[in-house]
Amino acid sequence: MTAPTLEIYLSDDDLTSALRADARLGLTADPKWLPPKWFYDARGSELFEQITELPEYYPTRTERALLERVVGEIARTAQAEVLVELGAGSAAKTRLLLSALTAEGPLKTYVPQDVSSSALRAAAAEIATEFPGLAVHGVVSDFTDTLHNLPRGGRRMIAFLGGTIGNLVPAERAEFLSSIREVLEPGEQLLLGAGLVIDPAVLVPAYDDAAGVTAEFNRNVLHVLNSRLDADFEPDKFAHVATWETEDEWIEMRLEATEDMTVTVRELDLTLQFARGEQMRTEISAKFRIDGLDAELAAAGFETEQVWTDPDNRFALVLAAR
Ligand code: AVJ
Repeated sequence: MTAPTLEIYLSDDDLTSALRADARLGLTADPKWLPPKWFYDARGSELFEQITELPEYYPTRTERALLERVVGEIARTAQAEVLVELGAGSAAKTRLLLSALTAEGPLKTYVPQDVSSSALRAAAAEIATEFPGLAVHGVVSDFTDTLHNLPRGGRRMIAFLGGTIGNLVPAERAEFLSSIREVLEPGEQLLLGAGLVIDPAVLVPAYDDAAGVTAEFNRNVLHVLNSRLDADFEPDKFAHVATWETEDEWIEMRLEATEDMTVTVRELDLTLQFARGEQMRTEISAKFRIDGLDAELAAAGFETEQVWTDPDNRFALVLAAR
């Protein structure tokens, strides 16, 4: 077994300064907002794992079943030597890909990337044990701006699964897809997992579960601000809100102040007022139509090679090449 390595391109200091900048920008805006990547400290990553087990949260199990069905086909056509997984998290679905890519092709190296070092460290160690022939190089970074730190040499496939592409607004997606396209060599591929536009009666409960796990996940961003920026949010005084935005075709998660509050963020020398009923956006999770995905990929310079969907058309896997 080759011992897994962890390359930290985002040190704890970098993370904190990025959080400070994001928090200052979002908390002083009107309406207030925060980017979703800050959910994922150790507790947030753990809560997300719990979300994936909820009866209402269909994306993870739908994508996994789809991947199970088509992964052999993907592996045979891709012939990847290096699998780079963006936003790998606990890397649960990755095992399917890794098994197929090693059985059906020349895979030698796995590069999981995530902002959460705790989730990544654990995943990298487990994968290295399960796949003794594989070199595992975990990369702690922000997927939107560290693509150039990815290893070169060996035919690569970049996987961006789970529907996390939906956390980006259209302009960010365009920039992100273009920057992936830029680092790829001819013939290298992108495997993209994306949630599809479906009945809001199914979509909304996936982001507002009966057990309240998503609510706790949503409020976790306030715990992160409290511990990393010495803020004094009272998370229990914020209610979880999830809505389907028909025009934008995305789910929006917000936190609603249940009373008038003054909050200080000491590390930012910031004092904030929340009025009762005020809502702060914490995440968008866009859903897609195949045509739209195709168009976005084409605009970024990709050629869509193949699209697979589950029988209920809830989720798509797209293989695109430079
Ligand atoms: C991990 C970003 C794909 O948007 O569905 C789950 C995160 N947010 N429940 C998603 C999430 C609320 C999830 N992604």
